[in-house]
Amino acid sequence: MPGSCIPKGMLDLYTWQTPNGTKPAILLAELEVPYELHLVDLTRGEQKGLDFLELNPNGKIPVLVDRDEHVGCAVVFESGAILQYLAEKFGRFLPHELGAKRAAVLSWLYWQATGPAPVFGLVKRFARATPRDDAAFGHFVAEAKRLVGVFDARLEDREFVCDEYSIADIAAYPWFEALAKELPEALEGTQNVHHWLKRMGHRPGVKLGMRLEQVKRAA
Ligand SMILES: N[C@@H](CCC(=O)N[C@@H](CS)C(=O)NCC(=O)O)C(=O)O
Repeated sequence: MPGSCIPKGMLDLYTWQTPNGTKPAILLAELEVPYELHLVDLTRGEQKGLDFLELNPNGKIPVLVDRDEHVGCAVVFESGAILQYLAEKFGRFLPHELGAKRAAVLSWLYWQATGPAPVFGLVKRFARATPRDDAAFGHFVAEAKRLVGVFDARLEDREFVCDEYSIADIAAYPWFEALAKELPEALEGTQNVHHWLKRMGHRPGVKLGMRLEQVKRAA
């Protein structure tokens, strides 16, 4: 690709196996929408190549290109923007009407993108850094625990983040799942988060998306 932009009635997802990278794959699996998967190998720095920078000048995955004849070629970067774009395009997992329900989903979507995503990412980075910077690590662990507490309180008496399963759940899942593996003690005593993680992890679409796989269709 990436320069050429020929509408072909198809979605292209440029991504890699990371928490931000799996979010759109989960949503596409939940929607049962086919797409072309393009792996951008972060270990080889492909996200900083000139071709890729044409799609996302910020040099990060994921990126979605919608080559639908009706929209021309829409290039969407930032995982939150991709989730919102797909939810709006297919009319699912985001309340359509302006009002309290839509506002809640978008609030929790952007909370995830600006809180848990960067903070949990930095917990992982500082946990693995050598030499270890204890002050920085301690700071991000404390902030991660605070965010987990906020999420746990939100999930009290709720099956999902908002009234119904939505892109707010999809955005949060890969990061909370990653934190649960990297630093399980950060989730200690947060039963609501544990139950939500289990519920999410059982969903077929979530399972497929986490492996960057698509729904298989009968031939
Ligand atoms: N805010 C962006 C963050 C994207 C991001 O950090 N992507 C990471 C993978 S999870 C990446 O591409 N890292 C490679 C790099 O920074 O060079 C989003 O939500 O899409």
